[in-house]
Amino acid sequence: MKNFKELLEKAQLTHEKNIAVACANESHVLLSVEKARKEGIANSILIGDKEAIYDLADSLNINLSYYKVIDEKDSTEACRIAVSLIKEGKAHMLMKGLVDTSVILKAVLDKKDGLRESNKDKVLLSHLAAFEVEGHDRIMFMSDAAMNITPTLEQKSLIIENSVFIAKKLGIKLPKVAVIAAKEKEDPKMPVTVEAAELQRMNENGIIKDCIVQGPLALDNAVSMESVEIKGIKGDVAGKADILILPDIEAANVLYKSLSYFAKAKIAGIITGATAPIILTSRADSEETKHYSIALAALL
Ligand code: COD
Repeated sequence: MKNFKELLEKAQLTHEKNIAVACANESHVLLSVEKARKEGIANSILIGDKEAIYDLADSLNINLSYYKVIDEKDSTEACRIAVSLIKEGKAHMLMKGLVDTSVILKAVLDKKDGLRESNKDKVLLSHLAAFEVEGHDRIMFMSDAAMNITPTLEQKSLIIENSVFIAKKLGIKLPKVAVIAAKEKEDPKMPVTVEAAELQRMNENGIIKDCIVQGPLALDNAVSMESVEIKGIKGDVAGKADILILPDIEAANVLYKSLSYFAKAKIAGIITGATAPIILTSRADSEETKHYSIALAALL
């Protein structure tokens, strides 16, 4: 998939889905779900403070007669209700509104009532951002900017698996995965480089499948052929990465926000690995980012 225009067009061709929006009284959230409704991508069930949702919709000229609104002022309970709608099959995607990321994720992770897959040995939920940035001819991905705080080696391998699964669903046959560090050489003084090299070996030994992993790579070596040629770096991923795996939530979150604020990238963010796609963007993310995230989730 070359760009988000194509992603939106494809999302419009899918059967209409329902989104359960937890704590929906946020303007970018309401505007994005209204856009998705008008485009035939998805309908939404809004959960949260009903009076606040109606007041906000009124100020945004959104007619709520097309929506089911469930009144729940407590944000933890609103998240629980939104998750239960998915479990009952009344909604197909969960969306975060005006609520702390950790609050909605705790509802998702609840052992009994959450959205964890129960039929797999090892399941890790992780955040994946898709982005389109000027100068690159295709959609790229990065992980994990929002869920796993300091992933272990095993968790990183599962983050790669989750990211590869989505990239393949979006048409990349053999995704190229760059494990990002501060430099491209393994250095015992820099543990992130050692772990990145180990992930590459796990891929070479068939433990991480369906993709090509290379690491460590500095960000420029992952995305720029010019930088690769100057430094004489070899490998199938260098300069051509589809997926960037960042060392931890801090590095990934800084890259996500740099892409958004400095590079003006188009971005979509979801949580993968659960029984349903979860549209998880930052509260400060634009209406556009939320709209693209809905389209990505609907496609999945
Ligand atoms: N995938 C699957 N299971 C998980 C995951 C995961 N990513 N994380 C935790 N679990 C399971 C654990 O195995 C355990 O069974 C249970 O959930 C609770 O685990 P804890 O005690 O580690 O989890 P919590 O509830 O304290 O924290 C989980 C969060 C996801 C809430 C936490 O990791 C978190 O706050 N992440 C960062 C969210 C955030 O603030 N992002 C801000 C940037 S936008």
